Amino acid sequence: MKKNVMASIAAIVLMQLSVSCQKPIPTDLSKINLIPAPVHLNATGSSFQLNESTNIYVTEGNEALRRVAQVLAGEVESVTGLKLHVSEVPELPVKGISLTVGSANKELGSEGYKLSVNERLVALTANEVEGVFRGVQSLVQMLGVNGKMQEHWLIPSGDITDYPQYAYRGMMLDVARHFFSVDDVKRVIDLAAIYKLNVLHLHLTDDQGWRIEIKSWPKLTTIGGSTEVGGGEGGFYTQEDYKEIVRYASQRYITIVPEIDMPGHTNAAVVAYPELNGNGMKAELYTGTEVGFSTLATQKEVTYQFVDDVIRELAAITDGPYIHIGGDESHVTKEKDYVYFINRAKDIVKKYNKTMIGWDEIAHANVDDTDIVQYWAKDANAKLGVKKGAKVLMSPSKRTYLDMKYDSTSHIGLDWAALIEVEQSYNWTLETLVDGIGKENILGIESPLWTETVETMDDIEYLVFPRLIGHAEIGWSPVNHLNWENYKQRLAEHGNFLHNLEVNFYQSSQVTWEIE
Ligand code: TNX
Repeated sequence: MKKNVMASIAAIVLMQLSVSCQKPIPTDLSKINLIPAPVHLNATGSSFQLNESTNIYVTEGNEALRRVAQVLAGEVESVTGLKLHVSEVPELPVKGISLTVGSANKELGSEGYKLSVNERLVALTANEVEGVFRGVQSLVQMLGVNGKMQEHWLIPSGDITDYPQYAYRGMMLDVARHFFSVDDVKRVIDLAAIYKLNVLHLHLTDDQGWRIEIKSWPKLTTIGGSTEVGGGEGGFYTQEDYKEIVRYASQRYITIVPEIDMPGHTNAAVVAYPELNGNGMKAELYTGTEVGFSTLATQKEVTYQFVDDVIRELAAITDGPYIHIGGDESHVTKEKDYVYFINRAKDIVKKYNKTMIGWDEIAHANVDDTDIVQYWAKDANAKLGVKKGAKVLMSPSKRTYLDMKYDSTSHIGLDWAALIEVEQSYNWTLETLVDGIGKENILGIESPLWTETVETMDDIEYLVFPRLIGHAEIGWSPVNHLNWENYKQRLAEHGNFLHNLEVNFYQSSQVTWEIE
């Protein structure tokens, strides 16, 4: 008995000795395969080792910062199994992990961060909590991506200074062609956040379904939300559901951009309210995949009462600055009626203090430097928008359309724009794509996932990953860091990370995946 106690004490002392005398293990920060590639990186050859007694420290009294620390603790636990404690402290610690804001470093902007790692301290600083959140994603990737580190949970020592090239880095999810649950949307948000995306655009309405509750026009959802492509039961978000999505996204520093597609792509709305129908035919619920056959009645005043009510209700539950009004493929709206409609829709968006985004066709209306033109199809439209002063959001269909097949063997997806293998999706730059549209004209990049052929979360993940990861890098990293040969090696190591997150990603043969 006595001997046992002594033995236990000896064991405890030995354990403590081994913790406190632990030799730093050399690692190389420059070999860490971060995506997006950081702006500046300087490796110092040693490492910080995480263990169960590592604390995460945040400055006292900053609720948002404490929440980000909790996010980090949660991610660390899911990657390593270690439960780190979060403590609020009045002053910066000298050991452990510290998260702080207010470094007032102009270069970093609102999303940039500085990460300094030595053997005792991991210090993450930024101007805003948002920047700390982006930096946390780099830390999580350091732990999760490199297979070898997983035995020791090492964070390689050195310094990273990092900030985005473009302010808007987004993905679009079409919940109209097929409806997706709030939980599915949350998973998309979680996965997008890992790669420092900051926008999720929800395509909430189309010919096949109206997916957002509008209290003043209730049949939009009870009738217009009742089906989807293929004839399934469809569905819609109540305003409470939508607010929950907005809240969840904002805690991950992702802005929700809601889209009401008008005046075309409105079959579901005009089935619910035939007085809004402008195509002169009786509308019925539609479960096919044709486009361009529907239009609102652009010459009737009731249409503008409708648009006003919808935008008013939507603006009130949207915390971000943007409302997307669609505007694409209005093939059965006369050109002059189209322009008249977009101009009035724009005034309504402004009335509710939001910035209008529309697909590139809206450049034909009175857009100006307060509007955003989303380039998807026509160079001429994007150029016209720029000429009128608008900023361009880049979603070139041949590069960023996540609903395109990878190759002819892809089991889902379309191919009207292109077959988009991983290299095709990555190997280009925003500022050289359209002649005459340079960095100063570009707000950022967005990758749309249209869901005509997409029915499940597995389908979403298959088409989105890994292509979205490359788009995230194109939007964040300096152009001289974009290199396909280098990227595909970094991406290879993300195979394991994605695998551990149970992401059903496309294992392109262009990449030598490292999956254990
Ligand atoms: C074109 S892109 C559309 C969508 C379709 C998509 C399918 C755009 C603005 N309109 O309505 O879903 O093609 O790839």
